[in-house]
Amino acid sequence: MMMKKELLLRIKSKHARIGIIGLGYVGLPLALAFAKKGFWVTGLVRTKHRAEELGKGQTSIIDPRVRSDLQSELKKKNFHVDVLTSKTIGTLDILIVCVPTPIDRNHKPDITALRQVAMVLKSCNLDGKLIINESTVAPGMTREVFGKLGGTYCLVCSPERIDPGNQDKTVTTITKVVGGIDAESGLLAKELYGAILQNGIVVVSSLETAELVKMLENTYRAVNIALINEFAKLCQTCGVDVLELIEAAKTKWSFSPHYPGIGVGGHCIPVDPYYLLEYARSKKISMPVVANSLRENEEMVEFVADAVSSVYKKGMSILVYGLTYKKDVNDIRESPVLRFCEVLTKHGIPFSVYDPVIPKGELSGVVDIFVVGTDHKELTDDYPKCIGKNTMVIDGRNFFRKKVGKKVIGVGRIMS
Ligand code: SAJ
Repeated sequence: MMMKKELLLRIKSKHARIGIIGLGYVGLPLALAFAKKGFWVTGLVRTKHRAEELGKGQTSIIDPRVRSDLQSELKKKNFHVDVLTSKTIGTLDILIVCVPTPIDRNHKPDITALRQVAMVLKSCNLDGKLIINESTVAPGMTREVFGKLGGTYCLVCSPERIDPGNQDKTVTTITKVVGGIDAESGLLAKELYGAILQNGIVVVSSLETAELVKMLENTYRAVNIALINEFAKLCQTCGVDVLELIEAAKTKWSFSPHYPGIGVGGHCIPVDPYYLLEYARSKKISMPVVANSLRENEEMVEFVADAVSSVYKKGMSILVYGLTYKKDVNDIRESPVLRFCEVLTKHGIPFSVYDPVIPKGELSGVVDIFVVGTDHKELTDDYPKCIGKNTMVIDGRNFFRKKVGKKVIGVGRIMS
């Protein structure tokens, strides 16, 4: 009890020394937010090379505020980057784990990175520290991986809620959920996050509850996207414009809009529900709505590829515009557009690609078929360079609001 009381005082006085393990799109903004509030923050990464790169202000994150914060915080004495070793974490009071938790090619959870962190933590004296897992996991994984590392320490799960590219919902403006291995752990985390969050913290009763909250919020999104994707297929056959349908349905207070498209990408929405399914399977519970929704979303690439096949004639020029998983981000992880390109190749349909954000490829003038894979903001200025009066447009993100070219075939809408 004494140690927790002492740590609480150090948090309140901002003397607690914080280590953020993993400085990607989750860890780096979090580290900078604590540093800006005056905490002593050490960013911890796997390799010396990565530490040196970040120490020079180099990051693949394109958010301009993160990039400028990194530059300014590095200049101060209270933020620096180091390699994750038992030595570099020895003097730290709080360790926040923000490493990737992907799925493998068989859609099985891959928590290798988490286990590697646990191995390092196990080699130090954890007495009196607070360990927080922000990485997305299925219920029970935080306890299993970080619950028995030796020593007397506090343990919390607080799933990350970063929305890459979202200028409004940043690490300091979101509400965070925290769940502790015991009540004191949860209260310590509430005090800690309270130092940087403007919109409050929800303390839930256990690690597992916090883990399942993240599973629910992202699975909810995946299932609702799958539902509107199914409606889009129906609209395409009955001549209803799916966007008109959604706009009208939005007038109902209990309808939360989601939008159809070429597919669901990123490291969250198409990934987290597979952690849930694996957990449910271990409890001998089937979740057919979740499983079918994931399949429905994955099959949208075939739906859009069929639209290309329906207008393609040998020798036609095709441009696929945008490769990333969503607009205005430079992330291609789980991008449906990459799978869409594989399907075109499998169908023997040649094409070129262009993405202004990655960047990749070039605009080569007017084409016969123009495919919207990702509706980056640059598309507004770019499309007139590629779409002529005879161009067939396959609009994988329902970007166009009026007909362009010869015909627009969207996802649940056709403008001819
Ligand atoms: N998508 C659709 N239709 C939609 C919404 C999204 O097809 O109506 C597609 C996007 O194009 C993308 C994928 O789904 O390929 C994921 O889109 P997203 O907006 O959910 O973006 P993410 O993956 O960056 O989701 C993040 C997530 N944040 C965390 O997991 C911490 C997610 O929980 C948030 O709900 C989401 O941001 C958000 O709300 O914007």
